[in-house]
Amino acid sequence: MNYPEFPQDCKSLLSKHLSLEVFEALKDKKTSNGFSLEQAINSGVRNLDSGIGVYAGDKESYALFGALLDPIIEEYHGFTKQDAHKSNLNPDDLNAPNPDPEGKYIVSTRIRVGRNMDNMPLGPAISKEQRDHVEASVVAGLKTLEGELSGNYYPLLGMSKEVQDDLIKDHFLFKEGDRFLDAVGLNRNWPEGRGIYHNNDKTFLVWVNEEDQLRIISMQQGGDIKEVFTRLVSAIKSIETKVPFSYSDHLGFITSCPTNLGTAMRASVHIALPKLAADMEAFKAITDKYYLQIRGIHGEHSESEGGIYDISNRRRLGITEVEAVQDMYDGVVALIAAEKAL
Ligand code: ADP
Ligand code: CIR
Repeated sequence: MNYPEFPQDCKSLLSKHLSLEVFEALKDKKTSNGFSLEQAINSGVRNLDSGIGVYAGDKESYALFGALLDPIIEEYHGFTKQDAHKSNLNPDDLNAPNPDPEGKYIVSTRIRVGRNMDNMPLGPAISKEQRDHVEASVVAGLKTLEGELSGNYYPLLGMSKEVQDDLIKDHFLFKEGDRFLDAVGLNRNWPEGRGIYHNNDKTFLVWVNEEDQLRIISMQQGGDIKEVFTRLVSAIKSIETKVPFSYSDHLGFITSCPTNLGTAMRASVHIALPKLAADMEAFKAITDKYYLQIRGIHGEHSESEGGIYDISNRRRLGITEVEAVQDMYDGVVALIAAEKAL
């Protein structure tokens, strides 16, 4: 492979941090699962509109390709090699009374974490047999959940297009054919080994073998962020007694995308901010101040509809889960105040 040339207007962290020197030092290295630099950067090479552009094939990728990944991790999370990751899953430490009890702004709240199985390659480097084994192990664990968390597993294989499309439209299921994931091999053998588990009310859901092997999700209508967090914590604690997760003392939970390391948590609201959105500069000044990311209504790389945005924490590593949700909460309070003032 030759050194990829990125156009001047390419903004990905890959294009910024893949110097010729770093490329030459890493280009012939492969992890014990056979994952190469070429595979790690293919998504960003093919998709020049990537924000990041790199993925890991396994835990080892983070060490082996550190010359590229460390500066990307530092820029995204503000986390250096000297920093330590920390965890706090105690809902009592979260200060988050519903910021919108009348339901004027917040449509819904969702908090998810990514998890992968210990001693397994991540999705980009996994074999079909290993992926099927992950699915079977995760589903066996999920079947033991009780109370509010009890539900059913729906494999993608055999699901009708209509049911699949409705689940995607209603924000419950991952989309199909994502080009960023496709370029790193995350869509191989689709739809085999993939599926969704959910309870009857669809307030607790688990995605199996999408970008990460598990995406554990708690969501509901309205702005009761603490209730959503509390349900998520109870699910994480139950599942981790059944499925061993890949974890590193330095990087926290190991995920395919370096933006998800650490807590692997994204806490978001769908929120109507039509007036503020008319002045994107003022909108972004608030989201930057509170370390927030703005997404569209159908997730990453989608657009807003009707002035409704997906607002979530951007940092996930080097802060606790409580702090990640608090970032989102504090920012949402400020956004609602700004919208009201207009
Ligand atoms: P992820 O959060 O898992 O990284 P996406 O950004 O693709 O991935 O979002 C996944 C799905 O979750 C999308 O359908 C998105 O619309 C939905 N979603 C995200 N936040 C919320 C929310 N607060 N309320 C309802 N749906 C949400
Ligand atoms: C990209 O680089 O745009 C995609 N590979 C997705 C990156 C993850 N997004 C994020 O900001 N958390």
